[in-house]
Amino acid sequence: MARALAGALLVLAMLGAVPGEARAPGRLMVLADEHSLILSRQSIARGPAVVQLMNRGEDPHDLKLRRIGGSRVAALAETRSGALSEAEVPLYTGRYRLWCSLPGHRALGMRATLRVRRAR
Ligand SMILES: [Cu+2]
Repeated sequence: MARALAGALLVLAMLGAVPGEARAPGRLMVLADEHSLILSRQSIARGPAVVQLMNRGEDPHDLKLRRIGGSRVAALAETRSGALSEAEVPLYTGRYRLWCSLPGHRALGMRATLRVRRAR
């Protein structure tokens, strides 16, 4: 599993590689429970980022990300209690809203804001 994941990330890194611009993707961990989202960081550099959703709660949770003013929604699948989901998400400069899309969860507090910086 870990090896397959590392292989997949390597392929993604190679596909996204630009000569002279080799760079590891940023990383963001999101801890979910009833009913909050806690981000491992409040800001991150623009570019591809590995986003992980760790469900520390008892109910399933998912994660959506959308840049304020944008229309594209990145999604991490519904994740069961105790499980970890991961996706590589392209992040553009600006502010992103993050939330859980299960019924009622956003209104109960499962929302957060992430700033994406221009600088590296
Ligand atoms: Cu939720």
